Order: sequence, then structure tokens, then C-alpha cells
Amino acid sequence: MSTIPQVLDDVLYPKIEPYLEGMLSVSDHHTIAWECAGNPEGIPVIVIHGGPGGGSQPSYRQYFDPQKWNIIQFDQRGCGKSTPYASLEENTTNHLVSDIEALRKHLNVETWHVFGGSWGSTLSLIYGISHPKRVRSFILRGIFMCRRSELNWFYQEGASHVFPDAFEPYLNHIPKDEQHALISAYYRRLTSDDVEVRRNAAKEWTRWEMATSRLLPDPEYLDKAEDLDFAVAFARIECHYFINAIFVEEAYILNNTRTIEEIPTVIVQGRYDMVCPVKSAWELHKQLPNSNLHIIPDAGHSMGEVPIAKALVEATDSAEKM
Ligand code: STX
Repeated sequence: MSTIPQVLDDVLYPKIEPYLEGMLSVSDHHTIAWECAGNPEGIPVIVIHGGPGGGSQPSYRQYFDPQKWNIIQFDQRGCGKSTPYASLEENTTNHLVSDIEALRKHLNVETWHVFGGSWGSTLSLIYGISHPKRVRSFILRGIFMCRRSELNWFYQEGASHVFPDAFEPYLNHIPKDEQHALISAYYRRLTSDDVEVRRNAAKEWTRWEMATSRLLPDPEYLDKAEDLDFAVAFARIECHYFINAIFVEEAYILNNTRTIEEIPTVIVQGRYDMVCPVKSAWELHKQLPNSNLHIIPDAGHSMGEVPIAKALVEATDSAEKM
């Protein structure tokens, strides 16, 4: 009898609701939404979502045994239920790192496990570099270090060679004379005074990312780009961070791995990740002697892919012992 799991529900824990939710004011301008789910006395884990601008998701709770874990999530500045919506003011990597610390103190957590994929891996690593003593372990997926080469690969030329069909509408949204610098061209539109210009650009930007996130396309996932409330925050915030090189020096993470090299780290990475190619996971793993890298042979970028989800659940099931 085959035991190969076919659907996500077979590998994840059951759906649960949060036992506590709140809003934390982190500046005169920004308030962030947070929640705790699972066991209030369980091992704390902070779940750091992607994008930036992607927002937390109820399904992220299901990657943890709810009896064992105290699962903490929040929406980064400007997205999800955080306010003000899609605001780019006072919205930088350092602000997000200090929000994570503010939330940790607010919830009286001493140390926690840090779980993040994609931009969530970027922010997890930068948080850990600033506050290594707070991190019991890292569980990371789809490693993204946001270097120029990584941005260029996905938003300018690289993934376009594998997905020319999905790339065409993303490219053609921008006039020929601006196509040599697509992130800048999108940034001008995503910050336009004209709401229609902003929305149309957000839709194309988000469609490109959703179309390339999985080894096998999922129509439900593509629908995310049609949800303009989601797409506008996601596209605007991503583009704002990327045009500013995430407000840190080039290769900041790889230049600072000394600070976090003792921290037990599991990296789950799809072999066919077109958004964040496996090279970054490999380079990070080589510099973290206490890391295990699991290259998943039949997956792309998304944590919603069954083989990725399975490896992440295996990682959280064993991280609990650390
Ligand atoms: N951005 C990759 C990233 O962090 C370059 C990301 N891509 N999609 C997502 O996040 C969501 C799943 C949050 C929509």
C-alpha cells in the first residue's frame, strides 16, 4: 500500500483558531496585528511571513503540533490586519526587526524558535543576526537573501527563461523604454497618485509571483492576484523594499553569519524553486556549520506544496526537542 501523501491536509496538523489576538502599537504611525494559537504553555515559535507584504495566514498554524507549540504570528507593517494599510512610511527592515522584539516583550517570551520562508527567511536571519540570544532554532524555507543577483533573477531576467508565458504580461505592462529596469518601472506605478494605475500594476506584479511559486500550478493560488486588497499591499511593500535593497548593505546576511553560526538551523528548499533558486540556500548552508539543508527533489517555492509541507512538519516535530 502506498503511503505517499497526496494532499496538504494529510501532512499538516488540523485547522485551529487562535486562543488570543491583539493589536500592538509600534510607532505613532503603525499598529501591528498579532495572534497566538496552540498551547499557551507550549514552546514559543514566531512565524515570519513572506513578501514583504504577504501577511500571516491561518494555515501557517497547521505546520506545528498544537499540543506542543505556542504558535505566534503577526502581520508586518502595512499588510494583513496591521494598520495603516499598505503604508510605506517608517517601513524598513530595521523597523520590522524592532517590531519582532516589541512583540516578544509584549508576550513575555524569553527565547523562541523562528520559522520563516522566502522573505520570511530573510527577515528571520536578519532578526537573528541582531538578537542571536533570543533564537533557539531557525526553521527556514525557500532561502532569499535579497542580493542584487536574486532580485535580478526573479524580477528582470532569469526566471523569465523558464516561464516566458507568465513573464510576458508582467513585462508588457511596462513600456519598452522602461523595460531595462522593471523593479523601478513598477515602483513608479505602484506609488502613483492614480488608484487605477496602482491596482493594475499590483495585479501584474502579483500574478507573476503567484504563477511561478509552484512546481505544478494551482489555480487557487493564482486567484490571490485577483484579490486587489491583497495584491496592492503585497506589490507595493515588496517593491518598496526591493527598490531600497531592503535597507541593508549588499550580502548583509552572508557577511554576518558568524553571529548566528551556533544556532541550530533547518533549511527546507525546493529543487525547482524559481522565485528563490536553491543556490542561495546552498551558500547559506555552507556558512552555517550547525545547519541541515533538505533539498526537496519534487517541489518549487511554496510552503503549500505537499513535499515542502511534509519536510517542514518533520522539522518542527524535531525542533521541539531543542
Ligand atoms: N518574494 C518572495 C516571498 O517572500 C520575493 C513571497 N512570495 N509569495 C509570498 O511570499 C506569499 C506566500 C506571502 C504570498
